[in-house]
Amino acid sequence: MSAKKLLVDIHTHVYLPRYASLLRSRTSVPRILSRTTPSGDTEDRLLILDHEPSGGRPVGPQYWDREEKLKFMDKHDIDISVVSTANPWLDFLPPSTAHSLAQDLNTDLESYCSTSPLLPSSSSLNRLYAFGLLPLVPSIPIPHILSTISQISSLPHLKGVIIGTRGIGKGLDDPELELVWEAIEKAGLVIFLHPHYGVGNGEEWGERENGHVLPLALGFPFETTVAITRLILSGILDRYPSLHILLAHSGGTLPLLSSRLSSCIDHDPIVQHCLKHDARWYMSKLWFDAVAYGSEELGFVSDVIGRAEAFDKPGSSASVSVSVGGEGRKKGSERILFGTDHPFFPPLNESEKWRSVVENLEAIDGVRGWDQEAKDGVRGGNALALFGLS
Ligand code: 5CU
Repeated sequence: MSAKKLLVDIHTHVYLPRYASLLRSRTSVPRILSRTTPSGDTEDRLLILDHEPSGGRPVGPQYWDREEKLKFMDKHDIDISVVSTANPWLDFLPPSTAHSLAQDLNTDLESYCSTSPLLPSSSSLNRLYAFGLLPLVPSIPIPHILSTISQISSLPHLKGVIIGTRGIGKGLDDPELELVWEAIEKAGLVIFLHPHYGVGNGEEWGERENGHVLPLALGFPFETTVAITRLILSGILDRYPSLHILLAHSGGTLPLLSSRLSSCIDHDPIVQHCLKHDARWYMSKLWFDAVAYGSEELGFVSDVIGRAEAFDKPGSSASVSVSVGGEGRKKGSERILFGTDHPFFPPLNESEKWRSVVENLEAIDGVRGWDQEAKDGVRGGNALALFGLS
């Protein structure tokens, strides 16, 4: 089997048993709550978001049991998954607990992956790899983060780190994090930037009951957009050009707003000369998951990435266009990677393939201007390259 044809899921979550036990032991969000159903059974409910509908939502072995992950992968013909702990990671813990739990969970993740089946077509690739966890919480001593980066880079199945948007409390442009970026770059770990909090204080969603839709569909991607924009504006990608940052949910709204961002920078006397490149150029330095559910959206993201290198100077006014089906779109596809968001968004009928997965696969298949090579790349080849899995 050609490596390019593998289907690799890079956005797929777990709460390993150690983490699930912690959630069970808690009396405030985030937590797992056991309750008795009207028929007398006991069921677990997950409460992780601030505005979670009361009672939370069902949570079960698909979050912590490796067999369930593998069954899900088999059902959807996924060859390899790069799993990550789901939000809110260690954000809510005091520094010493966050530090020791990060280390323990990283060891757990390594064993979860290293003892997973080998790919039938390979004598060396397992079916599971992972992003490790960093103890990114307020007041943590930076050396504790650095030692965890060293730990992760010593664990062969951990290929990166998943991080939220708050850093150690002040966001990702916090100068305190400078050594952290340096160490991650040096270790060659991929950073998976993922939201949890949404934006604002929730009032913007109004009083009408819309379930989870507004915070998840809009709040999550807006949060990622703000976080990566702050990181770009702080010059981190200029100082650490080999950082590999993968953005959840196709980069939120950043691709759509990158030209507006560029124009705002050009017209702002404080920021105008801060960056080495036009804001649009940085799109060519990032990676984007393909959890967008639509072909047109994926095509657009690849257009934005594909034209980015033409904007190589700050204030560049070059008018660069990428025609649908043009080489730029195909080039942009090289930074887009398939993901499922499993075990979130389960179908109502358990025996079916998951609609959320099928939609994302169909979206990849339907992008105009991506030839088979580009689609195979997004389905798996780009992930194998990014994570060095060959
Ligand atoms: O449905 C949700 O709340 C989530 C979540 O919390 N994290 C995620 O990655 N996807 C969906």
